[in-house]
Amino acid sequence: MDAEERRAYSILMQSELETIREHLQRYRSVTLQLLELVPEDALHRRETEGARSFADIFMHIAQMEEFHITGLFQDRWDFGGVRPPADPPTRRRLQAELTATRNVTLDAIASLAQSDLARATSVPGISVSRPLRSWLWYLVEHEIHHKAQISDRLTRIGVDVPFWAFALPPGMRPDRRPPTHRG
Ligand code: NI
Repeated sequence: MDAEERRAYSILMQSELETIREHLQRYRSVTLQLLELVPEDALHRRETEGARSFADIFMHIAQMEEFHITGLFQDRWDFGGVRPPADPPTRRRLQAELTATRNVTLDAIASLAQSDLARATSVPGISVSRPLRSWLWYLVEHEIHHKAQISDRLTRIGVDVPFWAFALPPGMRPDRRPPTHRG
C-alpha cells in the first residue's frame, strides 16, 4: 500500500463522528476563503430589493448553525437569533462569527458518543423526527448549499473563486486548471 492508498484507507476507517467533524472543518475553511475574496464594495450589495447580500448569506450560515446547535444540545430554540443583525456586519465580524460558531459546534460534537447519533430528534417547525446524525449532516449540507450560492455569485462578478472541496493555496483550481501531467 503506498502513502496515497494508506491515506484513503484511513479516511474510510474514520467513525461517523470523525467524518462529520472533518466535513465541517473542511467546508468551513473554504467558506472563510470565499469571505476573504468578496470585494469590499460588494459585501453589502443586494442584487434586487430584499435579496440577501453576501454579508447576509455568511451571517445566515453562522446563525443557522448556532440556532441548531443550541437547540439540539441545550434544547433552547431561539428564533430571535436567526434574524439579520441591525447593523451590517463587517468582514471581520463575519469571520469571527463563523469561527466562534464552528468551535461551539465542534465542542458539542466532541461530547457525543457514536450511539448518540441514532437518538430521535425533533426540530420545532419541522414535522418529521430524524436521528441526531441527520441534523448534524444537515448543517454540513446547509453550508455546502450556501457556499455554492456565494461561489456562483462571486464568479458572476469576476472573482476567481477557490476550489469548492478543499482550502487550497490561492489560485489553485484543479477542476478548472488541471496540472499538466509530466511523465
Ligand atoms: Ni439557508
